[in-house]
Amino acid sequence: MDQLGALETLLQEDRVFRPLPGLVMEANINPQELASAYQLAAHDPLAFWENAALELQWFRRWDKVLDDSKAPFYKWFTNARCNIVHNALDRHIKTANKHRLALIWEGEPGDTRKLTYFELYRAVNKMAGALKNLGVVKGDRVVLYMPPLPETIIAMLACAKIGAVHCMVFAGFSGKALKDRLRDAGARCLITADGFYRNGRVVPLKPAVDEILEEQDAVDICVVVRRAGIEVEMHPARDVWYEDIVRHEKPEAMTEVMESDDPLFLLYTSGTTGSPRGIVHSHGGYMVGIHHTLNWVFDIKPTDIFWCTADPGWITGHSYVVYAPLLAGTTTLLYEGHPLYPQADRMWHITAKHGVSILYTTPTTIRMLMRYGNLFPRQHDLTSLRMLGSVGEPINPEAWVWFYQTIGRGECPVMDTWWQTESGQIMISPMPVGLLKPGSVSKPLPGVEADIVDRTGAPVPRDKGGLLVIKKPWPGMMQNVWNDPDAYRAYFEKIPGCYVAGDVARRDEDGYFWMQGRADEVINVAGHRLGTAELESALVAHRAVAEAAVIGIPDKIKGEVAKAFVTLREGVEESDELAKELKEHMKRELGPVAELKSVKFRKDLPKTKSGKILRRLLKAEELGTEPGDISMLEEE
Ligand code: 6R9
Repeated sequence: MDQLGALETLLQEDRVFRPLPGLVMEANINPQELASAYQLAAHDPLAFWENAALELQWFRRWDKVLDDSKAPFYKWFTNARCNIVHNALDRHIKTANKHRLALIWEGEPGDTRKLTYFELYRAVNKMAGALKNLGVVKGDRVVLYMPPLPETIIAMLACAKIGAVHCMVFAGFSGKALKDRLRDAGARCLITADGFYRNGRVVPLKPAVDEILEEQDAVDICVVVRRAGIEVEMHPARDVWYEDIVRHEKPEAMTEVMESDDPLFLLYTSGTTGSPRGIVHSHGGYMVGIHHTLNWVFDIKPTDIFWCTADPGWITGHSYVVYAPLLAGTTTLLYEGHPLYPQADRMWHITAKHGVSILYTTPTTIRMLMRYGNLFPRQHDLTSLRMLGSVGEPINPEAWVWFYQTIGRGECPVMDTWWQTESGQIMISPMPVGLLKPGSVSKPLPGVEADIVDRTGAPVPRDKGGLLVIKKPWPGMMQNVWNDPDAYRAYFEKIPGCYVAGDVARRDEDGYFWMQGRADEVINVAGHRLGTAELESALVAHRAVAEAAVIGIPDKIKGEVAKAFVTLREGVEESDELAKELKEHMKRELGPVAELKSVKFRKDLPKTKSGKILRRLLKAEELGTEPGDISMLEEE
């Protein structure tokens, strides 16, 4: 946010939805418990988080819940020993969870694999043994360049089990992005696949790996999972097939005893701005943060089939596809392919087929599916669903209501969860027993102290937007930025004593938070400071519009003017009349400050590979400037 002063609020969304009584009665955390949790957390947050930690098993208890003597390098659960895999797998084998399904995997062509906790445990142990045999030791970084396969999860857990640090690189990234991350992580071992299925095609992976491995000599082990069955070259001194290395391994392996703050993984941020940073998360604090939030926010039960549609290569995948559902002893679902393959009902087909009870996805996906209308969802039995979730971007109220009504039958609450790679865990979100306002992320969870302030750190008035900050440490928080402690420190230096998230938000009269977009994308029209989210929400509320991105363009008189890029719903034709109508619609909805200088129709909007709109790229295109790092751009 480069200008002082608060953002203006244009959008008034007054719809409110209440949870159904049945859901409230059965909720893990009922309204009374929630009220006392808020009280305890406000008064003694460390006691609150300590309670959350006590729900998991530790090899040694902590001396202190939080050591803040070297702030902002906070250490959670000091001197405690644990391993996230002990809690995610080992302990379940001794309980009734042993033969429960841990993972349902569906490949894009329709092939399915199901693994019980016992089967997953054995597969992870074999891979852990195999990695050790290859010389991987505690503290080594292992880069995973993997599509969404069962072996991806197996490899992540196997690394964690032996104390190695996994570093996932999304399989849709180019070889160049992989190369930069391999170098930054200082990895010796790479795990990849021959290829995978996406949008009806086989996407080869191994050839890209070969190319970059030739140019370096740090990586001397490359494990290849056979998925696509395509012919690949195997470098005899370096490459091994996954199936060959695990075949003769024992299905039992030692779980390494880790310090609470030992690194579990590095993950390079999806960041829509700047260059990627390796965010470091630890075993102890991270495990507590994600276990607690899955339980509270998604009301998770062992009988749930939990489908978070994120790729395991993103933080959402790490936290809520892989680790948290397994910590909870529930069933997680992983789908390999494209949501529109072979047609726009794939997600509804999977939901009905496997009886998905909780569906957690992104606004981009919801808007994309909405574009195809209600016919597809109506062709499937979606009654197994009991909760819905959204993450990754502000969800506009229209998409929220469609998701709630058409997919959730008006019965499944939508948890719009705000969090980041850096936060590790959900931070601001509704709870199943609370009131829902479409488009609002509701309130900070108990134990999370969030505020909205101006650039000096002073609180902004209600209903004005400002910078979102977190005022107290939380257990799932990143521990560092790999090789770059200054970059870590920078998050805490903009406003003394606060973690600055880089987003702008406002709070309404009821204390509900409304995310307004990234701080560096705020538009300033004649002194009116506007977040991108409200302008885009208003556009998407028009029946012709599927998606919208708004950017600010320099203007001699007004400082900046707003320009909109719009994709249309199926069957709608672009025309000058429609562009005019959209401009009128904006003025009607939001008032004269929301005047659009121009509207440009596009077939697609540029997005990151995790589905976030890349406004920076639109702006660069418009102004003819350099777009900066575009390795995260989705090309489909
Ligand atoms: C989990 C994840 C983080 C950024 C974040 C914000 C945006 C995420 C949101 C949301 C509005 C939500 N974001 N959830 N904006 N409402 N519910 O997405 O992590 O990839 O690191 O992105 O995503 O801008 O700062 P990450």
